[in-house]
Amino acid sequence: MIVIYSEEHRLQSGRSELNDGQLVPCYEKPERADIVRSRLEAVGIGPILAPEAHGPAPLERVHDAGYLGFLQTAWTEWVAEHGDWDALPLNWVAPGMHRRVVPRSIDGRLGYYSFDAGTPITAGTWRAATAAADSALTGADRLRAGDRSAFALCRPPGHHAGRAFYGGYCFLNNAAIAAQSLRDNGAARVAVLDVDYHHGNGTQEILWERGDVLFVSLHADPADEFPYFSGHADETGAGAGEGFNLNLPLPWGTDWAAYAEALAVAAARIRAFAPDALVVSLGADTYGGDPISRFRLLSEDFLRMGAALAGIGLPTLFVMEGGYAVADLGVNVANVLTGFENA
Ligand code: Q9C
Ligand code: ZN
Repeated sequence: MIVIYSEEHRLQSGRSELNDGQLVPCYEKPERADIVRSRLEAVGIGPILAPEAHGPAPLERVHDAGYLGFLQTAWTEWVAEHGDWDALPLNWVAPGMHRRVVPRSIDGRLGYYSFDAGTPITAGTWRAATAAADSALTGADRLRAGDRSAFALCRPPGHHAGRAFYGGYCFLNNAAIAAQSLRDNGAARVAVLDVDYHHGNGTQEILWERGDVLFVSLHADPADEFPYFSGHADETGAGAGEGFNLNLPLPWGTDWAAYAEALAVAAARIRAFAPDALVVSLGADTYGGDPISRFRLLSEDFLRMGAALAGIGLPTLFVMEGGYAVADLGVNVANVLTGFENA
């Protein structure tokens, strides 16, 4: 399996995020991609290639033009206003307030285009995020060229980013951008399966009215877990997309036995949809050792997950999302990919 990886991921290296009432070192840090890359090298999963630049057009197919413009200049504007420190938003729109006018102030626009205070914009954020999107797009190209599978080692991750918002460590929705690229290049239907611990609220929002791209997500119940306002089972899509969004929320403490049952439901829905390709939003934060998550998967369970994903029987693009138990992240991600390949 070809791995697509860019050194540019290092350019996203935030100092701190707001978590449990404190500014703490960012969980989403460069060491994550480093350990995944070195484990994949150690197990010899396949060639590791740099992404090809795809330019702005595939990003504009998924994201709002005003939002993309904001992301490109936010850091420069922030530094001019506040000096050289990570840019974090401080307030958001609430019911009864108005979102009609895009604020002129950089602080106002940080809040306008975001949904949390855990996602710092830094000097290198735009370059890192575009390299991650290019990695996903290059992975999509591999499927089009006939590969059975590919792994885009994207960092920063993407599944919390919507058409016009960032958050949850995500800026550009790499999985949605890849799915759209597959559609734009001949696939009639594409499925996105999100196995990250957190609900992929950005992907759901982007695909909400789409009947041609199915979104299926297994995640911690938003009644208890971030992102809280998205991911309930009764969110099924709208318009042409009605019935093409399937959320499978699971309780804290979920182990492999319960997870595997939900994964079988997801697989059956995807098979019934009969897509031409599958994009897997691969978060390994379902691991029992994850510092910010509360599922209980073991490292060996990720082999089983890979085999179950192979059982869906589709050309599959894996796109890296979350996973914060850095010491074990390489093994867990490699296990999914080798489990897939050996199935
Ligand atoms: N106290 C991804 O896995 N913070 N994003 C949660 C918990 C945000 C996770 C706070 C977690 C975002 C891609
Ligand atoms: Zn996650």
